[in-house]
Amino acid sequence: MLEQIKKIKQEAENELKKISTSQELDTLRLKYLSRKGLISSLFSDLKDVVANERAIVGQKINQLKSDVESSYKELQESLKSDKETEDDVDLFLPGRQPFIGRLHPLTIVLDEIKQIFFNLGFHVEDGPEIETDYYNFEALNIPKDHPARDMQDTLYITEEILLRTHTSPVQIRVMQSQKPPISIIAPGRVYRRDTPDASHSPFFHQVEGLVVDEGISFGDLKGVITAFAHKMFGSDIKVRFRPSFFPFTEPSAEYDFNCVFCRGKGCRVCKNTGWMEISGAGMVDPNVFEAVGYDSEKYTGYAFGMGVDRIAMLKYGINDIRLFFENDLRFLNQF
Ligand code: 2U9
Repeated sequence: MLEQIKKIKQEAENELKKISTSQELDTLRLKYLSRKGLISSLFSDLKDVVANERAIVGQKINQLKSDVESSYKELQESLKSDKETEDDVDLFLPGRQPFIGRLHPLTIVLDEIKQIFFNLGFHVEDGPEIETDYYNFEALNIPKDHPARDMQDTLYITEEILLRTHTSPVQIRVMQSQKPPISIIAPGRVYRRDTPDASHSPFFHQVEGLVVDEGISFGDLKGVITAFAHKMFGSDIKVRFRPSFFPFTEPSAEYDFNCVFCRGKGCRVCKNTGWMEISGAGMVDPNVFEAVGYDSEKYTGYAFGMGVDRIAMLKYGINDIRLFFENDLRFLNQF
């Protein structure tokens, strides 16, 4: 009998070491600890043991029972926490959507502007945001004492170095490096000494365009700006040009689109005019061609400006430019 007890003890210990699930533990309980289990049968066989050994054998069986029960309880506790976790896990819940980033609204609009002009035969050029006074002003027919400089309150780093106030310097650099025909857009960030408010920011984003070739006319300019308006805001949108002045273009114009909200009927947003001011444009001034060594008798060209932030505000009905730069996810997550 003592040998049998020792054998059952050894088997139980080996099996307990391999238990990894509550189901396996329950099977072990039934095998050793239940009423019909092995340990219970040992107690039943105790009557067959000689009287003077019955006490020691009974003690051994009780010890075996208490050892197996305490190992069972320890395992039950550890598996129980797993089981609770197991029970807590609802395998039929939908998966958690991984948080993925999204494009900034200005990026979305700039990509659309680039695509529209790419389809009109333009390609994109880039240039430095920190520019020289020469490329930002002088080469654009804005000499040192020209009042136009006051129009664009500039952030100077030194007497000659500044943060560019427009992307026009890119066009100058392109014309210095290649001969006509040219058909480019220059998107990028520009800087102004402006106090931030709902419609001003010390930095914003522009797309300027430049076309230079023989025989380019103001009609070509009107055609391209109108095509852009239709692609960006819809083919019912009308475009108008009003005489204006820029030192780098002659003649100059400012261009307006129909109000994108009332489509030209007049509303509170457009102050019942039916029109939205967009930006400026014009035929490149011959002095600018001379500055880059182009023959202004042979070549003509047009240029235009466009504020990306303004286009985005019109497109999405945003009334505060600062929303683009405050990184508020409640705003950015809507795009
Ligand atoms: C070259 C020659 C001419 C670019 C032009 C404008 C008119 C214009 C505005 C855009 C948004 C100023 O910051 S803004 O308000 N720009 O209205 N820009 S014509 O003319 C050029 C550019 C480069 C070589």
